[in-house]
Amino acid sequence: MNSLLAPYRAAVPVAFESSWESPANIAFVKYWGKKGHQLPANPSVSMTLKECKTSTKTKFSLSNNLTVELKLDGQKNERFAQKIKSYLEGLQTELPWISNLSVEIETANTFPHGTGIASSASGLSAFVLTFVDYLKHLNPEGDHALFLKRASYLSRLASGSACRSIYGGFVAWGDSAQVETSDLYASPVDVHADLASLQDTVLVVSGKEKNVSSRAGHGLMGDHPFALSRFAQANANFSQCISALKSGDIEALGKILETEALSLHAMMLTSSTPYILLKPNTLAAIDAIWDFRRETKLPLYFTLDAGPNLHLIYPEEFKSKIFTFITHELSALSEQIIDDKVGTGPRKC
Ligand code: 2P0
Repeated sequence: MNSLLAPYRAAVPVAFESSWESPANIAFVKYWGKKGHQLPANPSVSMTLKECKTSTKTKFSLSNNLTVELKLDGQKNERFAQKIKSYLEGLQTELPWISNLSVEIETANTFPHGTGIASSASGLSAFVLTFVDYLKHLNPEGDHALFLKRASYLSRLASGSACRSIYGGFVAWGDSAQVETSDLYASPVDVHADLASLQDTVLVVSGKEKNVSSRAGHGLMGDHPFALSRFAQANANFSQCISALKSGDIEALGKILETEALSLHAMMLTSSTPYILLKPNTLAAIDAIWDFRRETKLPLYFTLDAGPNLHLIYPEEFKSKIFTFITHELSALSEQIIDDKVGTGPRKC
């Protein structure tokens, strides 16, 4: 029995309703490859976003067997309902009373669909926060720090990257010798004041749904010929990224951001079933960013999620010049531009 769930094993379920909103996050050092059950093959660190988030209202009521209904933006969504149902079934060994719940979820994203922002991190962490709120209602033991740790632990089981969305600012997940972190849940990382309002302008090169899921991508790391080198590189980048975040060294941070983005996609290109998520306009934008940096010496860097869209990372003090470059020179390469920045984390509504 996991000690984070032990206080709830013998809980007696009652009816309850909870609403939370939770943000997306962008990984600076990427989680790509798993070990065991939803444990990361290497540590990762991310920045929590401010504007890109999911709001979720969950109604828990009593039933003879577990049922889940889910509406996304007012429309019934069977696929997501099934995903949450399987997730809750997975928790039943530790929390057997889950089999007596009827769960009704209403959820909505602030960012438009198909914009390539990872909605599993915001969506699943928002649902899990409503569930952990329910646990707290059943047994109000523990303080807020424990509430968040429990939420991060349970979010990881739903989707790895979701465990980092539980905290604002910069967040690490995965065992490492350098900072106090765990494979089981994420923890916030203190950073230099210069990075406290880092910008993320998302260049939506293509909003089309990708045809290879991240879950499948993680699976392909199992027999990947470069897996061990990749995990060693990620460990080294994690350690350097934490140092750069703490010292406020944007140049060192930028180098890691771009290396990590390209390494992630190199893993996809060289897996046993190769696939390519980058688009011609992704590469054209990368070229333009490198030219801009060479010419202006301004600290504009890119990173990528598991998709073709670029996250453009830069300090707020250079926003006016950099945002002008993005809107003038890069908007022709993109379907949409989303202006975001570091955020403060989830919020109960
Ligand atoms: C990350 N990504 O660190 C990496 C970088 C995408 C690229 O974690 O199978 O949706 O649900 O644990 O978290 C996307 O994978 O995978 C991801 P599951 P998840 O953000």
